Amino acid sequence: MLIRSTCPRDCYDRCGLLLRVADGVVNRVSGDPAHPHTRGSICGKCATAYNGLWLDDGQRLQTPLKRIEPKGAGEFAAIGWDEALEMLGGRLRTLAAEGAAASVLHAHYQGTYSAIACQFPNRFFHRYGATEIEPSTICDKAGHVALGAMYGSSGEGFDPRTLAQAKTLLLWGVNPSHSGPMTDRHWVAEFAGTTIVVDPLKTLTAARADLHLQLYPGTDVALVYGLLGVMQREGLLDEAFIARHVRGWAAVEAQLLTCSPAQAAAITGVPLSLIEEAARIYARAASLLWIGIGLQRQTHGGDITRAVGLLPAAAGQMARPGTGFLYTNSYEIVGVSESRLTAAHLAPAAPLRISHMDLADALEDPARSRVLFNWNTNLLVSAPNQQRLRRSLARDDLLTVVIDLFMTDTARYADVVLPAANFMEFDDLVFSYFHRTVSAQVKVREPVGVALPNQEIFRRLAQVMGMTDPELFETDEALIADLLAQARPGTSFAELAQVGTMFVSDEVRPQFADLAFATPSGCIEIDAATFLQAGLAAVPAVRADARAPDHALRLISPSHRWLMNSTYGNDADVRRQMGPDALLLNAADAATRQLATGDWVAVHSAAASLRLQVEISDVPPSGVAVCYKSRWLQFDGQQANVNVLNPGLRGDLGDGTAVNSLDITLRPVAAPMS
Ligand SMILES: Nc1nc2c(c(=O)[nH]1)N[C@H]1C(S)=C(S)[C@@H](COP(=O)(O)OP(=O)(O)OC[C@H]3O[C@@H](n4cnc5c(=O)[nH]c(N)nc54)[C@H](O)[C@@H]3O)O[C@H]1N2
Ligand SMILES: Nc1nc2c(c(=O)[nH]1)N[C@H]1C(S)=C(S)[C@@H](COP(=O)(O)OP(=O)(O)OC[C@H]3O[C@@H](n4cnc5c(=O)[nH]c(N)nc54)[C@H](O)[C@@H]3O)O[C@H]1N2
Ligand SMILES: [Mo]
Repeated sequence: MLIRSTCPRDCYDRCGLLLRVADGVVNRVSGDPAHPHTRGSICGKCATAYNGLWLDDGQRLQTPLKRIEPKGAGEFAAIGWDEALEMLGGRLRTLAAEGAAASVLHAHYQGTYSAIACQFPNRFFHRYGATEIEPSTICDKAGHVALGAMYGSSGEGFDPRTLAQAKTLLLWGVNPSHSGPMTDRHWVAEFAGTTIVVDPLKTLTAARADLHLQLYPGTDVALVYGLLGVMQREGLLDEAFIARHVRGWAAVEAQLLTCSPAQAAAITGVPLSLIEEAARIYARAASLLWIGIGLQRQTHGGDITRAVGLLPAAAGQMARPGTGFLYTNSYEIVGVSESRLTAAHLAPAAPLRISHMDLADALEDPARSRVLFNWNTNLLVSAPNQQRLRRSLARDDLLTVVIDLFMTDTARYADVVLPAANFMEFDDLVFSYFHRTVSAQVKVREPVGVALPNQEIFRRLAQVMGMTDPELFETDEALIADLLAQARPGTSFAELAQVGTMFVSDEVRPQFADLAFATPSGCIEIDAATFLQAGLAAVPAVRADARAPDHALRLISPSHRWLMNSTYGNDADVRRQMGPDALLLNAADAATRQLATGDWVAVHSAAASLRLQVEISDVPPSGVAVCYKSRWLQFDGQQANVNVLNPGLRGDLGDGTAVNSLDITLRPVAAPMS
């Protein structure tokens, strides 16, 4: 029997799946030809892992586990749900009675993006009054703050269906060839117009584009001023739009006097002729701008996003078919209230949140951290300050709870491990942060062992704790019905499951169609109060000094083609495809250091060092190195990955990560003994 479902990974694609099931056992996962975007294909990593690791129940966590000494050794004994939940409930009750609920930290993200499993547990933590490690600080926070302040919303992007009306697609700091491979294949590569990519790396998407503006990382503000300078000189600015809808433009014009297109070329390393060509192409005909997430993981990532956000306003690429920008499309854009889904009203008046950049500090202070929940995330692999986190996770007085499908590097440090059900084992809805769709995730088998969906784990914990708020016990059926009523009134889950994916509306409205911006002035605010309060200037600032010191390289650690963050890193076939943990170097940088492919180097940062194998590659330009993110720690022989190098570099807005601003130096070392 073939059953339609949807891939809930944290990715732009949201592929339609067909699950082949016999006698309650899934034996094949493939793409659904009926899906409107992905049309029967799925990416290599999902095709491999969903048909390997994910069909092998023996690899899954099947029962709750309790640690046997010592922490980190990965030795556990099976316990029942009652024992596990009583123990946790007891500790949580005691802390609440002591007034120390805030010392319960919870880290979570989008290990599964299906709406209920991803969001419902927040209801419990809101009600309890725990401290949230703010998920987006590790990912996309600065960009949200920047675009939110400027446009009044960072979560209302263009509708991708409007590509049909666009003549130009400008991809700025986004690499869908890795981060959304089916979107890359079916949306970007099939586009008949002109594609321009702005990326320091020669990604597959960049290599295929009509123009690739290969700037030095972090110099994007200068590039934007260069483009605007060309537009100004050639009469391509939309003066009427600017006068009517943009606040703070005069200061931009002043900047253009200090950063000419020629100066922009010198700062960014992009030839002047390419800057001129890109400006003309972007400004002259309907153009879409896709703003990436990797882009803003820079020390000045907020200012960079703010600068890139100037382009559609300056060129009047707005409110018409085939124009606008996209950062992410939020729940709200498809009519769904995220705060209702997370029952935000249950939280204390001033909910407690800290940045991932401050997590190591919090975990080193026992008064601030008595309990740590890690669910839908894999902290030790993905977060900065890896060494400090590892030391803190070994603390005897910290109770660590990990909820996952697999025994991850983080789970090995847990006191209590709880087994989660995967997407084949319960019904849910999956929205997209790119397309304006809603999709069905359909249960096709019973959970492995006694695993439970995230939401059910927290219903049971709420019950053990004696909580009574009805929001904490809402059933999956009621939640699905409520979400569907918000997104697609009149559609039942059964109807949705029949087709897999539906657009929430047939109408394709241009982004900001009514030109009403939800800012204090109603205009696009270049000089929004948020920026000034954060210490930024009235306009994005050009950093002429953005290069790494002479002997150093700038390290970028972007999405790995074979991993989904760290997910799939424990699949044997995926590991074979990935090969060794590599440092990609441009041939010129390798030559000056007398390094060849296959050599080993110790990579040093301000925080630590890591051994990597050199791979000479034309992906990075000279001065830049690449180490793809999120490999599991336990397979590469040094219990560390690229995040050991990151001392928690912080960007300029929202306490977000600046992991792509790391400077590194290299020292040749002998090959490790195998
Ligand atoms: N160096 C570097 N580091 C980075 C980045 C970078 O660019 N460079 N990028 C950052 C970004 S953008 C992000 S978003 C983070 C992501 O980092 P994480 O949030 O850690 O994402 P994953 O590594 O995929 O971990 C998700 C975990 O959820 C588990 N999981 C899957 N489904 C379920 C479920 O239904 N229930 C439960 N309980 N668990 C489930 C998976 O098995 C996996 O262990 O990494 C960040 N780390
Ligand atoms: N295969 C796979 N897919 C994924 C993920 C994964 O781990 N693996 N992660 C998922 C997640 S959590 C996220 S948030 C998205 C992220 O999606 P993307 O934003 O596409 O992801 P990244 O690969 O982090 O970065 C994209 C590009 O930003 C560029 N970049 C870095 N610094 C700069 C800069 O200063 N200027 C400019 N112009 N460009 C810069 C990098 O060179 C990189 O090519 O992908 C999702 N999809
Ligand atoms: Mo992310």
